[in-house]
Amino acid sequence: MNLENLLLEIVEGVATVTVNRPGALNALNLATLAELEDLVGEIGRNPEIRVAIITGSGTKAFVAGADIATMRDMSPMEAREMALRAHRIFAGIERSAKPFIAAVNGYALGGGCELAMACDIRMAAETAKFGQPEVNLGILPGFGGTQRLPRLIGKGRALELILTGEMIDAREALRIGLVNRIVAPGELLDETRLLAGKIAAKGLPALQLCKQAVINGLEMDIARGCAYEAELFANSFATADQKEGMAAFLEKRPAAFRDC
Ligand code: DAK
Repeated sequence: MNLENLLLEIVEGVATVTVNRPGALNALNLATLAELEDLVGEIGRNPEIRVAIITGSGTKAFVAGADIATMRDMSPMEAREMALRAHRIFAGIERSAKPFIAAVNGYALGGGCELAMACDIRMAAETAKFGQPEVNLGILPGFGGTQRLPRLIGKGRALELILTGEMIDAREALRIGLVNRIVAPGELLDETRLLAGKIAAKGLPALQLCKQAVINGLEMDIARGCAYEAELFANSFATADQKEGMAAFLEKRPAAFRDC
C-alpha cells in the first residue's frame, strides 16, 4: 500500500497509524482520507493486526480538522462526496472486527474530534484540546459529529460544544466522558500501546463479538439489545476460543487463544 500522508507501524499485533501532515496540523485532505479508507480495510483483513491505534504526527496536533484549504471552493456535490467518503471510513472503524484506540496528542478539532469519536477508546495527552469549531466556518460538523458527540456526552453538552465552536481541554473532556483517560504527553504512546497490548492478548472472535454487541446494541432499545446480545453470546460458544478459555481457567493456566 502506497502511503504518503499516513505512517504505519506494526509491532506485536498492534498497528500504529500516524496522520503525518504536521505542516497543516495533520488536517485531513482528500488524499489522506483515501489512504485512511484503504488502511482501515487492510487493518480489518490483516491477520497480523489485532488492535489499531490512531495518532497524529508531532506534539501539537492529533488532527486539526478537515483541510480547510481543500474545502473552501467545494460545490455542494463535492461536499456530499467528501462527507460520504468520511462516513464510510468512520463507519468502517466502528464496524471493524479490530478495536481502534485514538491516542490524542494535541488539537482534535472538527474532523479530528470526529475521527477520535469513531474510535472505540480515546486516550488523551494532558495537552490535548477538543472542539467542533465548524460553526465558526459557516458549516456544521460533517463527519458524524452531530450524531456521535451527543451519543457520547449527551445532548446538552454536545449542543454547547457544537453551537459555540469553543475548545475544551483534556481535563474537561475527561470530566464529560469524551475521553477515557489522560496521561502525560511523553507517556501517551507507551500508555496507549500498553492498553492495546492487553486487548491484543485476547482472542479475536471474542473481541469482535464484544465490539459488535456494544456498537450495534447502542442503536437498539434495551429489549432488542439484550436479545441481540443473547444471539452473539450463543455464537461465542461455537468458537474454539470459548472451549480453550474455559478449559484454561479450570486447569489454572493461561489461555492460548487461536482466534477461531
Ligand atoms: N486545515 C488546513 N490547514 C490547517 C488547519 C485545517 N483544519 N488547521 C491548521 N492548519 C494549518 C494553518 O493554516 C497553518 O498553516 P501555514 O500558515 O503554516 O501554512 C498551520 O496549519 C499551523 O496552524 P496555525 O498557524 O493556525 O497554528 P496556531 O497554533 O496559531 O493555531 C489552531 C492552531 C488549531 C488553533 C488553528 O490552526 C486552527 O484554528 N485551525 C483550524 C481548526 C478548525 O477550524 N478545524 C476544523 C476544521 S472544520 C465536510 C465534512 C466535514 C468537515 C468539513 C466538510 N464535508 C462533508 C465537505 C469538517 C470540517 C472541519 O473539520
